[in-house]
Amino acid sequence: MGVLNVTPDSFSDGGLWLDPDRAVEHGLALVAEGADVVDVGGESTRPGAAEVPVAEELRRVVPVVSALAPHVRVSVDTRKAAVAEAAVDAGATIVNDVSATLWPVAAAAGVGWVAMHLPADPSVMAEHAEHYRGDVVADVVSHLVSRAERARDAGVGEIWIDPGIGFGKTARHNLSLLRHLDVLVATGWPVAVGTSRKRFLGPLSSPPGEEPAPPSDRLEASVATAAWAVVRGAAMVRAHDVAPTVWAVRLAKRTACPHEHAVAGGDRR
Ligand code: HH2
Repeated sequence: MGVLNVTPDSFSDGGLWLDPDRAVEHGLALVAEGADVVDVGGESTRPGAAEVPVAEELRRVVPVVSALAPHVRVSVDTRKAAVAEAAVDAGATIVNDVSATLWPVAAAAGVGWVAMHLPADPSVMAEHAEHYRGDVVADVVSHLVSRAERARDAGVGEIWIDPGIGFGKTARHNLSLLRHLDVLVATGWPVAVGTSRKRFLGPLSSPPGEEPAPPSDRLEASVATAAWAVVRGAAMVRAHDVAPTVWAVRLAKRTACPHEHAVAGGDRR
């Protein structure tokens, strides 16, 4: 899943793709780099982000979704039912829902739904980072499974669960969720993971004792964690830097399942 933020304030690429023509061009570039899905978002969910009015989010998202939908599967990254509905009308076939509340929209429209774990509204979620009942993995899994079951019972046919890396979680929580991704995978719901350029990768991307690396210097850590997630069983990773991520994921899968991939690739050495 390639990230296309049509926002002025996203944490790593805010303002770059606000112009619809440039956004569409970038979306097509992500497809050329190997993205199977392009995730169009018109509202930043970074910690402390302000809510965008519906009319403004529609204005940012809908033209870009309709231009990309004939070329690639499009998801809409939103927490608002009205935006999800309009994006689906414009051609999106997945609602990527960081609030994990929009399954009725996905059910009514007959589209896929990504349920992400978000402990609180992004404007205050940093304050919630310490409030897990001891075991972040168990808390996240039980929350996501109960949402997924409600969505399935409401008639949603394609459901993904996503641990919400970086959303109201400390670096230790994020690493613990990545380490124990197999617990999410064992639920049987397909797992999506987004680590790309996130803040917890900053200190891991710079030498000990130095300032944490900014989002622009978190490429290697983003790619490494995406490859790790896929080896641990994730079925989808969300990435800004699609080309290196696709490359690393393919290599990691080939290493994890050499048989399957050697035969498929015709390489018998
Ligand atoms: N992360 C972000 C946004 N949407 N959706 C899913 N399913 N999983 C994620 O981890 C996820 C997501 C945050 O990243 P980004 O879109 O780059 O930043 P911003 O929210 O500032 O636009």
